[in-house]
Amino acid sequence: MINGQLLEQAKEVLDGNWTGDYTKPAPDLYPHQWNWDSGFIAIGYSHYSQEKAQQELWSLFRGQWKNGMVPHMVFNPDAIDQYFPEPDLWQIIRSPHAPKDVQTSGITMPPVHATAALQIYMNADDGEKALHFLQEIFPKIYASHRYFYLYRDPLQEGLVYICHPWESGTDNSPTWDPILKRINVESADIPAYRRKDVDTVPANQRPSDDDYDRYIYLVDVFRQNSYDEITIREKCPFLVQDPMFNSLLAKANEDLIEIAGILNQDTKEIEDWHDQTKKAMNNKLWNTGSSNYLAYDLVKDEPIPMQALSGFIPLFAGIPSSTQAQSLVERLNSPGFSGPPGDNVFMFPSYDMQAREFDAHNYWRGPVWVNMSWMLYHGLKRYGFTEKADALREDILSMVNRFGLYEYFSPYKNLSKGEAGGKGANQFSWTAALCIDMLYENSHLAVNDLADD
Ligand code: 9WN
Repeated sequence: MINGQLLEQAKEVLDGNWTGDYTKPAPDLYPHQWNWDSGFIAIGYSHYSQEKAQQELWSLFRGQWKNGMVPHMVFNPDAIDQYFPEPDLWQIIRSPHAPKDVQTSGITMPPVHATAALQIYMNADDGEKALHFLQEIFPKIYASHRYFYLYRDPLQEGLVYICHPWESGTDNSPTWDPILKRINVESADIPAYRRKDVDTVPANQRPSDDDYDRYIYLVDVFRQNSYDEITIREKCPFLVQDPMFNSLLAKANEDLIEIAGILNQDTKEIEDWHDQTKKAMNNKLWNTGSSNYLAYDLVKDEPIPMQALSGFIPLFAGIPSSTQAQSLVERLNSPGFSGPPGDNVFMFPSYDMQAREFDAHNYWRGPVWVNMSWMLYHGLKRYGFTEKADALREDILSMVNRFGLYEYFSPYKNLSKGEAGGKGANQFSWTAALCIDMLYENSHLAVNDLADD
């Protein structure tokens, strides 16, 4: 009964986190709406509640800025005192582009909304309604892609940069350590603040205070410069071309082209972006030595040699050649991402287990995240690694079934006595939504599996 029960539990988590307008990523820790969470969540809903799936994206796009940027957070005015940072820190009113009637953050996140919108359309029973939804949302998503190519690609090479670790979605990945270490933050330089995340989650599973000081320092740079993109580019010490962010943009371009085709719209500009990004990923971010894609530090003008799982996400977007894909999979199968020989580790830890920086319990420094595994599942299938993909799916579903619908998980299958496998927040929405997607996607399997594991 495992899969049937899991499906029901996952739907309950989404129901519990649904506010009527959008879905909280988790009940206590994350009361507002987050950008890429919404995309994953909408994909989950698309299988059984088109209405919620569509509403999820509408709620997010209410916060879209006039320059096209979709903010990384849209605040719920009724929950302001429950999360730090509050809108007061962002002060988005300083930007002429910010919306006047919706409170948002002032940065963005990996763009998964074309991918979500296409899934919503594909999974709809009522084709006419879904077509109407696509027609309405298409220009908004298009504008958000244009924002990236206009403002975040200064070298016009098809690679966009992020200017804050929160934009990556992988906030305290060791990839950002070398850059954050270069930022010398005296406490007097940054606004006073109090973290609330560590009230609900143990501090050793969350970013450090030093990280938070730097997160706040960067927000201060943005607001002091009125969110002006050109000034930020000159002054910001954190400008990174991240392989996962650019892969998700490439995947979203691919899906936006398909949406444009459905709507009989011109695809030329999106196709040009798409070609350029794919080529630039392979020319600039591919690293033969480590058999994966590396982030690139635009301030120092050099690759960042850190070994995060983000460097494998290009598989999801069809970016690697088949030879590169083979090398990526070999690296994924190696001890750094699969542990010592034997079936000891869930697929896949978010950071190289053999690296000094690896930490099995801490957030983006080692734990397994269901969204990363879901992207790799699709990436592996895309390149014909079907057996590996199916094994990954089973691995992740059994992990969630064993530990619960947590935010992230210890990669180790054999835990020390008394240790919990689930980490961070419980009842985490994208874990639920993407399990739902994996259960429905193989529905010929899932329906039989529903009754029998
Ligand atoms: C800051 C909501 C978000 C995710 C991110 C994850 C975490 C926020 C935080 O939670 O970030 O944006 O407070 O730590 O890193 O990927 O979107 O689930």
